[in-house]
Amino acid sequence: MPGTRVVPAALVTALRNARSVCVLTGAGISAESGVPTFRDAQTGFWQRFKAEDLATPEAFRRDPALIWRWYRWRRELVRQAQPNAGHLALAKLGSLLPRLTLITQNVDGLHQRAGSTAVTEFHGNIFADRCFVEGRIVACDSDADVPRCPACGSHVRPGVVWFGEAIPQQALDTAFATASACDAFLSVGTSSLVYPAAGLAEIAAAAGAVVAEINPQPTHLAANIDFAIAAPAGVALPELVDSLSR
Ligand code: BV8
Repeated sequence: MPGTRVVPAALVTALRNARSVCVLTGAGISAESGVPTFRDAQTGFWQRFKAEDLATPEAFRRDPALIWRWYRWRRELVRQAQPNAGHLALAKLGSLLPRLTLITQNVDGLHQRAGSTAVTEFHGNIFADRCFVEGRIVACDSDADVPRCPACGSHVRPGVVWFGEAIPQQALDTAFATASACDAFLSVGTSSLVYPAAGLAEIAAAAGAVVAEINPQPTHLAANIDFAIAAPAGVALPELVDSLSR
């Protein structure tokens, strides 16, 4: 019903009183920007593939040209996308709350384009190019079928974290430190299936934080946390900002 608020007043109070807030976002917050979530069925040529099967070093070794086609397709989707009300609200929340740490599993850079600063990219960034052998960020001809490292000639890969690969140490340290020390933890738009990101809410809850989830499809977390808000991020987050601004 129009006008019904989805964010409980008790959560607004908890956030208003929190000295530090940790927010974890997943693909769901970019869904309203038209970027398919990780578990949405893929479209067109990519319909026959599952994202989880393509986002691996083994898939890249097997067919680097195919993986590059996939990532170029996704890069173009993201370039066409705009940050949505959820991203913008989170950027505003960062200026309303004393200490907000934003950790994202998303590789699309939409939080930064919405104005969020100090975003921790837990799974890297789709627009970065990295040497497959040396691991460092390189400047290369991203339009080549399979770009080559200018220094060593090896294949270049997108600068994201694939399944079976370690999370960048700094991102891991920041995430674990803030999740275990925050007074409130918001999990937004994630199926909470991919670890170690999915473990952050559990760490926060175990450390005594108030934990809330914003997801139209409540996840396995919902039964064990303080607030499960079954609403889109683009509705709940602007409402939260509105309540905190009053
Ligand atoms: C690692 C980058 C170890 C690539 C991605 C236990 C502990 C540690 C590891 C594991 C473990 N168990 C299993 C593992 C292995 C694995 C894993 O978790 N597998 C899963 C499938 C079981 N984890 C790993 O491999 C990780 N690495 O652990 O390494 C290690 C240590 C040392 C040395 C070597 C190795 C690395 C995982 C990273 C994989 N890379 N992305 C790319 O993007 O191309 S993960 C990928 O999934 C995306 O980043 C995505 O963000 C992420 C999680 O998915 P979600 O974001 O949640 O998206 P999803 O589609 O699932 O859900 C969207 C949700 O949004 C839905 O719930 C939907 O209802 C909701 N929604 C929809 N619309 C809205 C909405 N919500 C709000 N508003 C809306 N409008």
